[in-house]
Amino acid sequence: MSLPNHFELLGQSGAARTGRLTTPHGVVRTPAFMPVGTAGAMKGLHWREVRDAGADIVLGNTYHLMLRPGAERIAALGGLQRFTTWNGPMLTDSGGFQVMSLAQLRKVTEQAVKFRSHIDGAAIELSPERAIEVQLLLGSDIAMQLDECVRLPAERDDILRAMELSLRWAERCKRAFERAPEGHMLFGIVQGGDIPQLRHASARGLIEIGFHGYAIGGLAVGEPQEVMLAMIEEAAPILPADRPRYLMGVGTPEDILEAVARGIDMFDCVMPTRNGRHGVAFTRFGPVNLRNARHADDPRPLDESSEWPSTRNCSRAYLHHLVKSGETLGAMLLSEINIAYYQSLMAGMRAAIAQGRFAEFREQTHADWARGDI
Ligand code: PRF
Repeated sequence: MSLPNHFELLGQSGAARTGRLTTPHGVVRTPAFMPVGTAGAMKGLHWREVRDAGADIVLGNTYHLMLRPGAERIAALGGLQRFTTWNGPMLTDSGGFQVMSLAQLRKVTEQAVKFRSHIDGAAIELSPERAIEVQLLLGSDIAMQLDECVRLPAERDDILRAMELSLRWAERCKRAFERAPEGHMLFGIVQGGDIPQLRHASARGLIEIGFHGYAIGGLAVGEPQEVMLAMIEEAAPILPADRPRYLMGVGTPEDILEAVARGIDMFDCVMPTRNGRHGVAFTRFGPVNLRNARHADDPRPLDESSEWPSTRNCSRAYLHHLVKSGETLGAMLLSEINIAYYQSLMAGMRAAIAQGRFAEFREQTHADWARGDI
């Protein structure tokens, strides 16, 4: 049975696409970058800055929120949007991936992922049904299926087993999602590691089940960039052209540009906020490490041509001083500057695709990065 489609393709330039995804909390312009607000907060930024920077949608994490403050509590408080004051669209990851990277004593069975909370050691079971229940309690606009992501490099047998388990979990998630309110969406997740046939089998299996959109998971987990791009080239053309495609947990600005060139519509990554907290700014001319002593006497801003006030106004000397002194404001400014850069990159891509000049945009962007920060 085919599900209602809330995605509208507005333009294409090569394989790159631009469109709009309509959620219960508003419209998402694609290609979209979703800043990560893991535990109900964007680290280092106000929600209004996230919005002002041009983000239409943010990501929250089932794993963190179910452990603290708890999904039932958030539901009683009116849902995640009311709770956080972010009133726009929100996608939630299903928890499996975070269990693998954060929880202790984890065990994957056919039934569920079992683990101990990284907060207080409590024994928790996350089944596909519970992952959907939690995401519905949160009021997420876009829920993700529970999946198992294998780090690379890995043996074929392990990749195959996780991919097949993820398909069975996809089916259970679909069934559990039947009671979701109108307009909410569920995305399936393609797994299959670095093996083309397994990527094809995973994509075909998910399409047969039928989802509102399709994610590509299990990438940016230890493989070289060329392998990641090759796997996108294997999976994306199989996925239904009229549904949104989301590359999970990616990536650098270059990863994103190259994935859009291969037909991806949505992204999320902690990189802009995490690197910001570590003193790195993403700019039109590539990354700049503000810890470096070369900035100490430099009165220039990071990029005087930027539309974002902090990028255009704050001197490198001041940012260097804040970072070196461990001032909270340094982390805040760089997180804001980085989210604004990512959003301006997405806006540039959307405009270029709409005008049929994505190839020129891609070339110019690579040229700017290659020039470097001088
Ligand atoms: N699965 C889920 N979330 C994810 C991933 C995945 O494979 C990745 C891999 N890059 C990031 N986040 N559910």
